[in-house]
Amino acid sequence: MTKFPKNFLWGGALAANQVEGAYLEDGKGLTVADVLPDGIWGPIVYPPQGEYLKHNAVDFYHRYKEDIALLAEMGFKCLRTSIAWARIFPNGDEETPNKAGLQFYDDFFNELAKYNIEPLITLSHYEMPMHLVEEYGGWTNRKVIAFFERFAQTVFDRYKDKVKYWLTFNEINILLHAPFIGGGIRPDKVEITNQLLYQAIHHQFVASASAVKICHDMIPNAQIGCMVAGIPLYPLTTDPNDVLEVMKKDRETFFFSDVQARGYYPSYMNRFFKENNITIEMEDGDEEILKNTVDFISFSYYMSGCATANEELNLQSKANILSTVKNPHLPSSEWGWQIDSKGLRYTLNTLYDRYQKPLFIVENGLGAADSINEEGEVIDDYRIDYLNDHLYQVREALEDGVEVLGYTSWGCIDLVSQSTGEIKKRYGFIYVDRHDDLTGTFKRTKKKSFFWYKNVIETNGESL
Ligand code: BGP
Repeated sequence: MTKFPKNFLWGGALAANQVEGAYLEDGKGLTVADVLPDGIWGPIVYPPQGEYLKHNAVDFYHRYKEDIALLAEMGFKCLRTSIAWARIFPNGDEETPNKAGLQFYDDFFNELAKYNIEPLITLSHYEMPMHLVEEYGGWTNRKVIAFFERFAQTVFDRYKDKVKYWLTFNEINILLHAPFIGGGIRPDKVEITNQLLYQAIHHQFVASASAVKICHDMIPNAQIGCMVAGIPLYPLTTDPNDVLEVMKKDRETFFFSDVQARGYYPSYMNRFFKENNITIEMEDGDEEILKNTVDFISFSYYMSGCATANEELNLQSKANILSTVKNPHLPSSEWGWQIDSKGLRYTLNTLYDRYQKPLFIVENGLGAADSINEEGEVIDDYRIDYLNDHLYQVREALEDGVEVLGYTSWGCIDLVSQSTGEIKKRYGFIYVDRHDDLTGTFKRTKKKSFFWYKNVIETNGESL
């Protein structure tokens, strides 16, 4: 069986808004992530009333040195996280960056460099400054493109000697389903229409392609990728209508990777736009900018789902990020996410066949309610099983001929969940003593999976 490549980037993934805390420290402005006490499906409470879990999160802002030392002990080659836009430009539209914010990430990258851990940096991981939401209507406003370009240019320039791998927007396809966290669009203030969403998406496409160009111009040896939430869909039955439903729903995701990897709008969108009365306003030069395609494609992978043309079943299935129908052949996590390791091999093959560009798995993992036993240990065998099965399928995909740059498992240190706003949904190899009632000492404890993953990395995947 094919081995993992020698330079495979083994590691883990975090996002500033889910780990850093210090939400108003050193000049940081409020972001969309700071005003969702109950996660992305809950109400927007702005300005915040009291303290939310994310405001201090797992205090990574003050404890990153201790955390990086633990990740290094596991043998991490790569750490994915994001730069909080509002630490650099607290309001998003000012001309001068916040020095303290820039300094924080300098120190952070220096710490990673001590251990030869390669940073993989997301420019925008659900962290739009709230000022851009309130003043401009988020990504519905074309002006935001220029603010994002300034942010991108600032951080590329500052960290060009420290960061080689970049991503533009986290799970860019989520804007369609969760417009506030994905696009800074307030569903409690404006009527959400397809016209509005697709125009906002167009602005993100232009901003993303522009960031790709700026990155290539400023950092010649850099690689910059797009990022989509990858949920493969299977037809619920052999009814051709179900198969066509898969095609339709798949395109809600492929649209995003197609534009960013191929550099133009796919022809199947013409019919969709026509039938839904959508007209995308493009300015001169937009089509030219979109031609700046990404160097690699990255994605998150947690689960698969089924699609059906049966309206009744569709109405019943409101689970998961994208509402998909349950697959009778698969088990589910405690949070109802269907576990399907083979779906990862399938996704890797599908994306590679479609684009022939290198792939990067930048999120994968099992959210579970871990607990510490009387001996002070966390015995998370269920997580080991989940990750082992998924990594085994990555190896199968390598054998299939797919080019994979690396694997960063999600939430390598426990963090605050995006969908629920809770911390009891844990993903980490490192347990953090922090609880939903805002208590806890922030103490870090190595889980059983910590030692398992250390061994996987040490043997470059031979132990799987
Ligand atoms: C992805 C997001 C992450 C992360 C993950 C797990 O959609 O990119 O930010 O949160 O999902 O989801 P959750 O936190 O809801 O368990």
